[in-house]
Amino acid sequence: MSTKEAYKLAKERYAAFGIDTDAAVKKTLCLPISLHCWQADDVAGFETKPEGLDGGGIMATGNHPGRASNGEETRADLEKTMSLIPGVQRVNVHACYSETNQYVDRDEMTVSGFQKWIAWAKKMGICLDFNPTFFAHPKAEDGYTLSHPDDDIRAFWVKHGKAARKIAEAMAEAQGSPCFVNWWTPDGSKDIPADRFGPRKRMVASYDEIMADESVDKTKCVDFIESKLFGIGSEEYVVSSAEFCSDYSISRGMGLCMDMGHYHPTETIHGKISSHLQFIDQILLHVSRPVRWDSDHVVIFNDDLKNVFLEIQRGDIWDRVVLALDFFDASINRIGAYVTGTRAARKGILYALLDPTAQLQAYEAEGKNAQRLALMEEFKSMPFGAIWDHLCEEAGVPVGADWIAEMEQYEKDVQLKR
Ligand code: RNT
Ligand code: ZN
Repeated sequence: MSTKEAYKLAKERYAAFGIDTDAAVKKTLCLPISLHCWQADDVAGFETKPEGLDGGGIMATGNHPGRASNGEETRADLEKTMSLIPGVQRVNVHACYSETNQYVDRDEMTVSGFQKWIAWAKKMGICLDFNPTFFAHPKAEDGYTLSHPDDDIRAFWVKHGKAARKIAEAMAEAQGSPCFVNWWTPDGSKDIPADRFGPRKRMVASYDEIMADESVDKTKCVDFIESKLFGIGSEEYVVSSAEFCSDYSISRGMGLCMDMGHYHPTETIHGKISSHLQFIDQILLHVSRPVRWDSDHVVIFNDDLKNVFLEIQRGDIWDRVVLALDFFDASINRIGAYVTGTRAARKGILYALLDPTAQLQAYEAEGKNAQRLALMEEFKSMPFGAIWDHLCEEAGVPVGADWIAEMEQYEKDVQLKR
């Protein structure tokens, strides 16, 4: 049966429940997903650094051949990736992906280091997002940045933060729409700290200083703060914990970033979204997949993912959630990782938009909870795959597993020759 015929039959099945599959497909394709540039090179970045000035990236495990090692290769990989994924995409750039001929330290960065990214985004017809980089730097090696006890080091990172907002504002101006900026710091301690209060107090002071720069237009540079439970080397104490970040964002009118991997190993995030959005305007989602810990595995179409998007659908809050990806696997072909993860996220959106929300909520209002549960369960075996295939065909990207051959070809022609 052709994709078209399968779609026709599936469409009728959904229509019987009052669901317009054409509208769901259209909306799914319009919602932007921000692709993280750091899957291409294992979060290494490519600042021009003097010899010996390194601090390593965030840990990506694996050494599959073909890693991108500069801007050209990263952008080429992103282009290949984007040709295999349906829907509107953005690209999320970290400050450590600046490209300059001479070394520019983090506190001196300007938009000039990102002109190649901006020009490329324009060519691709996409928008960019941005992140200050508070890691992979000698001044971050002892585990503290914006909450550092040393005034000079803290001032250095505050300056980096201010520079980052200006860069984001310039990106927004170049693309004629907002640039979403995510603030994540690794600050914390491996073992029981003697002082948890002091670093948090300094963290607040630093963020307040950075955000006080009123010359930056907040409609262009839109800021989110990301929490975390623990990291490697910060197992016992993380300054920007979940409570810290939600309290900060509520008290300062800033966005909150929720990374699906940043909670207790058995904790999921979907139930939290409707709480935060009573008090916070917008949430940035870092769609990720923890496996026993914050392992940043490639996103797959699993229950955690579906539940997050179902919450957005059932709360009718699509316009208040910004979608970005955050995973990195260096043990498999990196285009394969990108495409699998991003297609899964897009599938999650479509799956949620095909939910019989109105009927479920009507049952609930009438106290018909057996019917509610039954319908939720029956919908799990609706012909979703036929709608997804149709969506890919409409978007002009490979249907089903057809993209795997393209990944293999690219690996052979490009990645293995690096
Ligand atoms: C780290 C955070 C953060 C980073 C990126 C590279 O645990 O999730 O979002 O992954 O900024
Ligand atoms: Zn994240």
